[in-house]
Amino acid sequence: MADHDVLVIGAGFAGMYQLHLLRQRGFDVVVIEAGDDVGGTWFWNRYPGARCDIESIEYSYSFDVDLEQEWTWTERYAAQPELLRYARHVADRFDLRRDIVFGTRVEALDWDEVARHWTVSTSDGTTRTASYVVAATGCLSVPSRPGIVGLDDFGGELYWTSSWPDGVDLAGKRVGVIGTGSSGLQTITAIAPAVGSLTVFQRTACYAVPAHNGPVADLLPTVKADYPARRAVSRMTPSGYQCPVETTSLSEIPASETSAALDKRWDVGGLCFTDTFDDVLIDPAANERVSAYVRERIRAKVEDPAVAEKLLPTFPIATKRLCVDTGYYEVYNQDNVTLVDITEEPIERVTARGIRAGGAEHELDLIIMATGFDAMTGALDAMEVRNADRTLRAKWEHGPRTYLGLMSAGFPNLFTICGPQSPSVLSNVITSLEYHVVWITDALTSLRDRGLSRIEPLTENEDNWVQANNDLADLTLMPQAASWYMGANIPGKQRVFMPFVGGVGMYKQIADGVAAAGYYGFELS
Ligand code: N01
Repeated sequence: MADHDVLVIGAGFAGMYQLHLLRQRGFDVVVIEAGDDVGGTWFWNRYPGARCDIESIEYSYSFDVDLEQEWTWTERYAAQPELLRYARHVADRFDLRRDIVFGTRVEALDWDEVARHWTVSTSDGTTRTASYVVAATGCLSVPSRPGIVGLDDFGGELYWTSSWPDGVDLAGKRVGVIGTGSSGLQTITAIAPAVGSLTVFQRTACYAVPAHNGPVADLLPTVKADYPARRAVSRMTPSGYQCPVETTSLSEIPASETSAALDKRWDVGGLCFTDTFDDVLIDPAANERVSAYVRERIRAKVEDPAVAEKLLPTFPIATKRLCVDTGYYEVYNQDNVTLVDITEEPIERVTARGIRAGGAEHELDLIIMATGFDAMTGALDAMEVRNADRTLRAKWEHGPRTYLGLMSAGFPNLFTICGPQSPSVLSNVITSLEYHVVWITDALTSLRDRGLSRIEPLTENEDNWVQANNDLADLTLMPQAASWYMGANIPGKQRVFMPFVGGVGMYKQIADGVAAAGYYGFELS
């Protein structure tokens, strides 16, 4: 008899809901969380300007009608403090904390085939057994720590956006930021008014579209009046959220009307800018039309043409995660801001006094690392996941292999929420994680009801799913960019497109069908 029916790893948005739903179904559950509180991403990423790029009316739980009605978002795009308050509110509201062990990291999972349970070893030196394990470990939770020479020699302050401490004083300081993805952009935009000087070290220019953030109060009554229907529609969309503009093919819009179509979407802002063209990730000509439009917008915002040129991205738009900005490009019009293109002036090393790049030393009081994450597989790779002499890390050496992004053959009774080869990071992750939580809970309930205790995908079905994922990705432009979707930001990591590109609605239809067919492609015993 195992200590617990289910052990959940992580108390972010996925782990919290998983605990709640399993408890409701009468399972005994424990959650192990590395942080000191709930919230996951929104617990750790407290850097200045941290904000969600999905609108708050969509990026919120749908599982509880009262919660949905009673919680009041203040902004169209919620900032990190509000999201963390929301996570804490949910933990209190559903009395979740009593089953969460905080400040403890899962280090190893060992499958016992005879006992049919996992033995879970944690950083506090204890072990627990559980019949099932659910890894709610997040897709972007393990920071990438690039081996830039001399980081340890720096005499000033050094911070990572992914583990930002409280109480950092930036006022008047000479600050350097490495990295210009979503985290870097938000940090740069937020701190530029306060710092003495700001030097941005850019390796790849990104595409950023305006958020048009603002109060959301006017919208809330209409949304709340219709929430269940709205959520049902969102669950069938490709991205797991809706846009206030119709989706169309850019290639079908007459040439004389394309500028107006792009302007309209620019005025809406956010990820809908590209999401509402269904050919932008398939048709190179359509993609280039949209990419060129954003490049023109960047040129118009940045006063110094030489700086603007460095800020122009060259890869096909949306093949790396689009950034959503609140005045990013305008920062470069400030006299105290310098852009260093490290493809022209490579970082040689960090010194005691700053960063030496292209032969010049940039003297700094403080360095901010916004260099991203070992995405999608990083958190699973960080644990020893063993079944006899096999490890998950070794199995995934040439890229993750899963069935539906939910399980991996050879590792029974271990589920991943928003795992590789599921829509996860290409979607509103709340929509996707809620779907997985329900799917997993239904599967465990079905096993229990039938007196069964083991579930594992069949290798053939897993192989087919991996192949389908790769084939679908190859139909798009997505694999063309050196993105974290491809694992390209981690030296030595296998380059393979990791998320499922078919969209949330299509994924739901497939995974619903698998369950309805008695868990087709899984072996149950
Ligand atoms: O990470 P990133 P992020 N030397 O990987 C650069 C979500 N998110 O934390 O592009 C110099 O995008 C790297 O350069 P390159 C969102 O899904 C959401 O910003 O690899 N530079 C890149 O510029 C997002 O996509 C929100 O050439 C180095 C940057 O560092 C995801 O998290 C907010 C380097 C890393 O960008 C990740 O975003 C924040 C090196 N050695 C995050 N190594 C919102 O909701 C890397 N870089 C808005």
